[in-house]
Amino acid sequence: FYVLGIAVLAFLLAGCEPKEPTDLSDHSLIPHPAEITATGGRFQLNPSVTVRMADLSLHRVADYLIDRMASLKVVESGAADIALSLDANDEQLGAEGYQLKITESQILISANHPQGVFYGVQTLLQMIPLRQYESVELPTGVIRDYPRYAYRGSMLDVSRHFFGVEDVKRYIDFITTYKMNVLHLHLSDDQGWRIEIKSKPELTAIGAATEVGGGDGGFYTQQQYKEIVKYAANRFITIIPEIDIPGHTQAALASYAALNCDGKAGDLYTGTKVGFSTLCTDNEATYEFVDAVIQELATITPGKYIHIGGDESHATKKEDYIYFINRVQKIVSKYGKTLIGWDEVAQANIETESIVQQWNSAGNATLAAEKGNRIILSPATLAYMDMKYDTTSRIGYDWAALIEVDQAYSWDPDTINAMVPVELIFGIEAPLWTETVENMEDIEYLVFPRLPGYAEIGWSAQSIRNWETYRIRLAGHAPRFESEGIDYYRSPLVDWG
Ligand code: TNX
Repeated sequence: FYVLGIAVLAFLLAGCEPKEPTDLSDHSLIPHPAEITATGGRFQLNPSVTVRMADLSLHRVADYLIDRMASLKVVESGAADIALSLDANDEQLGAEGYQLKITESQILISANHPQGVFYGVQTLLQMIPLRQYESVELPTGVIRDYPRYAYRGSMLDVSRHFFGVEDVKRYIDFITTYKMNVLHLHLSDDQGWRIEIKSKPELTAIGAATEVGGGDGGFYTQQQYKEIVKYAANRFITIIPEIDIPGHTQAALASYAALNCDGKAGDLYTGTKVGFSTLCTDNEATYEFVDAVIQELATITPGKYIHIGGDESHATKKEDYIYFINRVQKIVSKYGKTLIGWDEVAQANIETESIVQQWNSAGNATLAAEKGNRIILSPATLAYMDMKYDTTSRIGYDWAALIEVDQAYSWDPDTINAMVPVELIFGIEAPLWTETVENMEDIEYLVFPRLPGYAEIGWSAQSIRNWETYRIRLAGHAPRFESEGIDYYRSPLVDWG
């Protein structure tokens, strides 16, 4: 009776304090892995963790892990607590999948490619409680995991409000945790030109000087841009630079008179209207300009994509728009890059390899599919992180929809367009437009907690996704948001505890 009493007491006490899961499948992993097999044992991670990499090409991944786990030591050979290897021998894992095996004596992460090992590391880091890398106990078992879509991205608009290199790196850290592999930077718009182009110095001398609301603006030097590209590459993230043309170009029109049909430089713009500006599609100077910009951008961008915008060119006649995009397509190809454009570009004669980003028009996506173009899904009504959560949101827009955390999560990219074959769906991207977003706190408020959901849509099979279980896992990430100092929106739909 006495023993039973103590057992009951112990049970009650244990119930009072938060406990790490004892079963591998109980972890709040986001995105949810493809397969989890729990084996019921325990692995003790000791204070001086050792890691062994079986292949030199894994040094980037090992460096990242060392950086994250301060107490880590790399050993060349022999036994180690964490072993990273490229001998998965499992074709289904592809280039990005991995296997994470936790036994009672070791953690083994194996993949076909370093990127897969990196994602295995992300999963492991989500299992270790909050930066307490000392004396951690982990449940044993095996996770086999790989993504649903090849393209899993987010976009940051650095034109409407400018965000410096440190902010962009923090944004990269956000998407890294959730296994996204693309950061699309919206580098030009009416309110500001944000990338140094050495042969067109006025773009930044004049066009970068302001932003929405009249603040100081700013731009990245090519050196800073390269630093961002490198930081992203170390996390297996491709930077996709966007120069938005022929509309959304007031900053460029204010910088170079020759881009205007009347030959006069326009004024800088700090408002929030869209669709009023256009490069003059009849001027040869326009094509010389686009060529110079894309040439430099292609040189500093190792990724294969250049995004040319192409949206909302309401001030360009349709025939001029098509003529313009057709010429720009040739310029992008000439510099060895693949074109991406917002869905309107599907109206032009773009190449089959080009990629169309659906934000607004299913009709344009259908046109694209007929030409065989792959499609990135960013439907404004579901994926725009600049939309308010509800009517009380302190910032954000509502022109497309109010997007609560459950709506942001509960859609299937494959069924958005009945006319688009699923093989053409390249993936998804969640954009953050920044007309109402002025600083990092604002970014965090709109991005968290929707971003992890978009990452899961991109990574996890539809059959294993479900809001009711997701909302519990999402709540499990709140202590992580807090420890990273992320100012997230405490949606009433999630029981944050
Ligand atoms: C539409 S989406 C735009 C952007 C705005 C956004 C605001 C798209 C391709 N164009 O220029 O920033 O709405 O929600």
